[in-house]
Amino acid sequence: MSLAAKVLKGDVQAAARLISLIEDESAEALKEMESLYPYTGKAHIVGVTGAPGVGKSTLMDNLIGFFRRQNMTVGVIAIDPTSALTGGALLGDRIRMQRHTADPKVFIRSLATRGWVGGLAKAAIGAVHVMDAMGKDIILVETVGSGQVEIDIVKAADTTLLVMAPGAGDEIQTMKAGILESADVIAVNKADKEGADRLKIDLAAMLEMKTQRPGDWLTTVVLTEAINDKGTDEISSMLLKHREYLKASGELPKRRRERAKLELLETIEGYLKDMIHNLDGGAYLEKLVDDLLKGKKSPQSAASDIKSRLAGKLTSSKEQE
Ligand SMILES: Nc1nc2c(ncn2[C@@H]2O[C@H](COP(=O)(O)OP(=O)(O)O)[C@@H](O)[C@H]2O)c(=O)[nH]1
Ligand SMILES: [Mg+2]
Repeated sequence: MSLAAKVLKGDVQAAARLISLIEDESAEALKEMESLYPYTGKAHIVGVTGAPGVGKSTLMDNLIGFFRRQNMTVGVIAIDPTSALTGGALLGDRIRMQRHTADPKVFIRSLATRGWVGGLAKAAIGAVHVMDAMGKDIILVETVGSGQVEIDIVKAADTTLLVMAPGAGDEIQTMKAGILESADVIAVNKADKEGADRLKIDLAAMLEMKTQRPGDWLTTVVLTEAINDKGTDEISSMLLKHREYLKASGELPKRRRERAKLELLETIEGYLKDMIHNLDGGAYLEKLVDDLLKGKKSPQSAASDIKSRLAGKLTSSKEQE
């Protein structure tokens, strides 16, 4: 039986193996994914984002508990683009979600950087497709609040849950990244700590300034105390409510269309980059970089040179690489 066929039957080991192949960008993974795609698109994908240490993993452990009580099957992907530098973060995630590791209806997978950070979001989205095809009802994707990977995951999610905690200047970071704009639900975690109420009020005030059209989803702020499993029902119900909103408003197909387009464009971008790297066995790119360093060319004119080379390549049937 193929790996894909096993995944469709819900085989956890096959799914884990396939995700590893995706991480390695193996050709076999592409082939297997081809037969999985028709079975995707059913799961509800929730991106869980926020600065390190705000309590995302602890909160997710509670969310898993809630959804399991609703008899939903759950997939969890924890990604950490910084783990190569800091180490240990993923281990912490695993420990905090340990309650559910023995539950066969919960599939938890961590992804760490293997060099190129850009590959991480791609691998995570691949892992989402695998869990979706496996038949998971809800997929939670945890990412730390840092730059591009986070933004890519937010784009890939149906619902974005932003987790914040009092202190540490989270507010400023969030505004910078524009993540607040894309948050559908906000958890102000560590409600046991000083400043949580204040943060909730400040966030509500900021959200009020957002331009709303009639019928738009109103981002809600919920206080949680993840270490004591407090606020879990409110936050989980809000996530399910958002899912209902997406369906009822027709927003879901729109988001999914955007997502499909983005994935397609990023895949093409990958192909083009590969082609550029392979021009004259890599020498062409290096030559242009030399020209840039020597001030002989601007990035624009170097890029224009590459464009002409590629255009020639794409139209010429004789030339092969
Ligand atoms: N005081 C307090 N600490 C919490 C709460 N939730 C999580 N923590 C602690 O915050 C730390 C970071 O939690 P973690 O879930 O790993 O955060 P993540 O990095 O966002 O995934 C851990 O020591 C948790 O026990 C909370 O509601 N109150
Ligand atoms: Mg974590």
